[in-house]
Amino acid sequence: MSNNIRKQLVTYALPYANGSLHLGHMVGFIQTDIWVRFQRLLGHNCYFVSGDDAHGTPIMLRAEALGITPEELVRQIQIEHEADLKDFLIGLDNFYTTHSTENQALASDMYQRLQKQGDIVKRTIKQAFDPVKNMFLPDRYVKGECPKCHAKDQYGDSCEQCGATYTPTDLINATSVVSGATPIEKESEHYFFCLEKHEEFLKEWTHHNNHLQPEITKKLEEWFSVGLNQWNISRDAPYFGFEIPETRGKYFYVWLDAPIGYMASFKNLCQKTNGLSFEEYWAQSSHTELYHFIGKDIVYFHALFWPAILKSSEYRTPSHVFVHGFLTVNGQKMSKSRGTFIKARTYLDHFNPELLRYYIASKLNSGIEDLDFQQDDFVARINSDLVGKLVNIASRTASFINKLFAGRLAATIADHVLWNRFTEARLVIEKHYQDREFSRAIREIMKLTDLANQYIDDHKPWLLAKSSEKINEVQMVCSFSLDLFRILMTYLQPILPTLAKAVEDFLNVPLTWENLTKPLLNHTINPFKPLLQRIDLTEVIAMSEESKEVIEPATEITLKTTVLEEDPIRETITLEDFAKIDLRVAKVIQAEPVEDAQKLIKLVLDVGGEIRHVFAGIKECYEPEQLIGKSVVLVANLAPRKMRFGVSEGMILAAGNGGKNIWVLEPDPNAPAGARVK
Ligand code: 2FM
Ligand code: ZN
Repeated sequence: MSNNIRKQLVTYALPYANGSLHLGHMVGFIQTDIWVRFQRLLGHNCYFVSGDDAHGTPIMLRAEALGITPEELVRQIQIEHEADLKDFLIGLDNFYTTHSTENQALASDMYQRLQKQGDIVKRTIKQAFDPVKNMFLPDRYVKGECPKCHAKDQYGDSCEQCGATYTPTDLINATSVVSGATPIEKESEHYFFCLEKHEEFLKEWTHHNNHLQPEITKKLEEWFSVGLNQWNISRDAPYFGFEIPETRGKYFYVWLDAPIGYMASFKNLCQKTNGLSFEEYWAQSSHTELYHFIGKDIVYFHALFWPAILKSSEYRTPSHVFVHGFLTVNGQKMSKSRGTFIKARTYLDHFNPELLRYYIASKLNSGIEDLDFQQDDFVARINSDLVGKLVNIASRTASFINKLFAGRLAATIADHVLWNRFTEARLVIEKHYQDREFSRAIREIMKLTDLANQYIDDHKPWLLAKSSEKINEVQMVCSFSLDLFRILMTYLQPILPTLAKAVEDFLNVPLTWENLTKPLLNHTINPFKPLLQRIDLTEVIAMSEESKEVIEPATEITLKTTVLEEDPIRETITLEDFAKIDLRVAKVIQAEPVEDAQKLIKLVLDVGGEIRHVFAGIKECYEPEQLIGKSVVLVANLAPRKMRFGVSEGMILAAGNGGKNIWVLEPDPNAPAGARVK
């Protein structure tokens, strides 16, 4: 326990208020929450705030599409987000919104401070304008042909085919994605923040005191070498945001008031909390610590604009900005069509939030690499680490204490060496948590878990319990194992807070960092109740299937996307890569529905000398009888997959993105069963 109680304020990036939270958001919130819970466990005074990022064109248009006001939309979404975060056990002190009086007052005041410093300049610029909707168009709301490579259907800022960057007016045959009209160019006066005036300060700030991770500092060097530009912080009406003081019809750009939303959320918390002072945390002279956790796509805003704005408006600057990577699912970018774009709520409908918390933690480190949610690996990791090893320590030993000793633990430590090993691990585990090296913390804790299980295997209380003269030994061994379990659960408490609470109730003792060095002796515990169940891959598959169904095209609102935008072509492979896949013509000899599965049909296939059984997820599109006699293409060398209903020995090829959009590929019916497809 540190003698030095630190005052800390931690934030996680404010999610946009125009859609549901998904597992990508949860990675960041979980990382931040684990770190915050760890600080609190050490006894520090750690506040954690976030909120919704409520402003901007997409939110305005989404509300319009839904036929509600933007205020109503952001109100509804805030309720939804808050519930998701609470159910994922994110221990926020406040989840607020940027559309608040506190934020408006702070943003206006800070803007005026910037003005006083001479950091705001006015300039007239030309922008794309939709003459039908009567609105200026953000770059992403104009599409057309790339002026360089002539690829069709490119956004107004850059070409996804050739990488060229340009302005929307450079596009050939440009159209507004809002109305379909041809945009015109129109002039308007805008307000710019002079970022370049702060270059020296930023160069110093980004290179010192570990404000940033080394790889981020390096990235910033690239940006410095290109040069810093003035930043347009205004938008014309119609816009959902705050009107800029002393202007008419000019609004703060969403990214100006978004980070100020961190301050506003904290200010709102101060109003609700006795003795909590906004100035103490935000004044230039503050001695408190300020940490922003963010994803790697928004570094520019947090490592350049934000410190410069804070500095110029005479507030304190962040102690650290901690950047994390993105979540991929099964090695690929999350995709709605593949069912890997999993909403937080969909996950919660299927699994306990702590399983994801543990899984994510087991993969997180202090770097910015992406981390992969791998379905099989998730199941294996939970079943092996948490069920098979961790809670198994208690389930193997608690009943002896409960039944034979009325819940009373022994009076002495059974194995001092092992006990010391467990408590001494505290220092290294503490360091890993502090450094956001959660995967290392978990590896260390799992090593100890293995030692505890080994101890039980070596002493075999179930055998000792058979002879009455060894009864004291049973008490010693089981009490000691439960004490090791207590230590492990204390270490895991930031990751598994609900499980830790259940263990506190069972062991009848608070799991605190101070208690780590005090053995649990001569103490009465409560009856043991099962703590966690094994999970099954079929449940993960069901979650993924459900995610395919809940895709609402409305999340993309008026932005029409092409098939390839929704599901881009993957990275190039070599002929050798392709040759590894053995595709064969197969004839369907039998097809029947799988009773308990909403989507599966069981196929029996003739592959020209071999019979294969394959479960295909096509029940929503085909009647089994329709398939009998058809030719299909089989991925013949795919590793067999064990499913709840049996083993699937390959996969048949189909087009479409799942659900009701599946079209089984049929080769020419003359091709014989077994013929190679290439
Ligand atoms: O990228 C995003 O999702 C933004 N809404 C994050 C804002 S973070 C902060 F600046 F508010
Ligand atoms: Zn191009």
